[in-house]
Amino acid sequence: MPEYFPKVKKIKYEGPGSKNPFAFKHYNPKQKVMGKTMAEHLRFGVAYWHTFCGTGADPFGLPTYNRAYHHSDPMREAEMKLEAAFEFFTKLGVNYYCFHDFDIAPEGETLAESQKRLDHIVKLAKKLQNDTGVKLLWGTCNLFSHPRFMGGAATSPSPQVFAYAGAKVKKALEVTKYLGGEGYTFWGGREGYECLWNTDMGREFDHLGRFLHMAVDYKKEIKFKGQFYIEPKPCEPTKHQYDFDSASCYAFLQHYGLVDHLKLNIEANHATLAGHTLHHELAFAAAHGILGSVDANRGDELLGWDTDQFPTNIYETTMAMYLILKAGGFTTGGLNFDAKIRRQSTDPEDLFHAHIGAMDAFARGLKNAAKMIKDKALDKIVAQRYKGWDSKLGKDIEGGKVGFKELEAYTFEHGEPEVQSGRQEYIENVINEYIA
Ligand code: XUL
Ligand code: CO
Repeated sequence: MPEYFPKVKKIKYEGPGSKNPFAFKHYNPKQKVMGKTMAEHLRFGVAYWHTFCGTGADPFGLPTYNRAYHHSDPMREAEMKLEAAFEFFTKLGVNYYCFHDFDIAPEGETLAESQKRLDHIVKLAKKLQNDTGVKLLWGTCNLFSHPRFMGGAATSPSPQVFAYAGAKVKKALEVTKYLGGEGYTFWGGREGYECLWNTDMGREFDHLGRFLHMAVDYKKEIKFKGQFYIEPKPCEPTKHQYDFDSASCYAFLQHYGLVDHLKLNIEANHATLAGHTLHHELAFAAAHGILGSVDANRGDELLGWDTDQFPTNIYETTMAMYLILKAGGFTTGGLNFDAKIRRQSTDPEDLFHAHIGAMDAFARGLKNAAKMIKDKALDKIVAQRYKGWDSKLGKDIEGGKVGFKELEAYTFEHGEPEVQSGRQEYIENVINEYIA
């Protein structure tokens, strides 16, 4: 097999003092933190679509990257790309990857031809997985690039498009199962609208609910044991997407009786597009028992779109890891770098710098968060803030023992509530002491 990244050797942990750009300064896969290794906690994944299919093209400009696996025959390119991908995973030392069906194999003229191509590449992927020990974190299906999906897939006005989408997801589920995938993600792509005047919103929601039930049924039928995720995103490519944020996904899952079958795959840049933070989205998911996996990236504070940059902000990785650890850590999910290098980062080695930096940023977040938990840095402050709920009044309200009449009688007797400070600035100072 040719070497596609000849300038890079296996990336090792060299510790914080290292000046080697191709070494980890913080991510030490075997180092134990709160009883588990860093690798077990962080479960890093590489996103095939950005890292191996990204070209550097943007809406204004042509591709800028040259890669050793580019080839005039699309199937030969797919084979070489896969070999390059596994060389990359192994050199980087990540245990997982994620892909859409036609990231790894080019779509053919017909569904049958596409499936044949996919089968060929997936066999090769299985061999490379076995040779390297790299696993599939989750599989997914591209229901947004082809022109047939311009009006959505499950929410398309055409039942023929719905059928095509069902056929694609069926195959993607089979392939994910064949590769031992630990999960499967549904990202809406174009499940939303551009113009409300031509959209029957209620009907589109019902169709999306029906589609996901079909997926749940087929999952049972083929005995695929992986976890299903739905990935919220408020807009882009459509003006409004139905899986807007964690809260709207939760309402949707509940309404259609799907809440026991899907958890959330939360993406940092989608959170900010929705006017939230990653912290908010994780907190909502954790509070409702649907925190599944994370697409780790970041937006640009000054740009309003999904720039999908690699995460570098230690404050954010600390907050994220704090919530993830508090929620019990990842089980089937992980940190998938749904992120792309910039258009001018044209060298193949830039892919290594991007992932090394992001892995170190999350390793630092993990260590900081574990220290906060060990020191119980916030526990007392939060417990103090809610201590009233341990009183008789609090317990009676939470236990459903009192109603408005009792609350009125209590208030007549006790008058104005006690005032207590939220101590936000103090808490922010405490947290800053942990950002290392
Ligand atoms: C798009 C996005 C997708 C999903 C998988 O913004 O995040 O790549 O993660 O379809
Ligand atoms: Co994503």
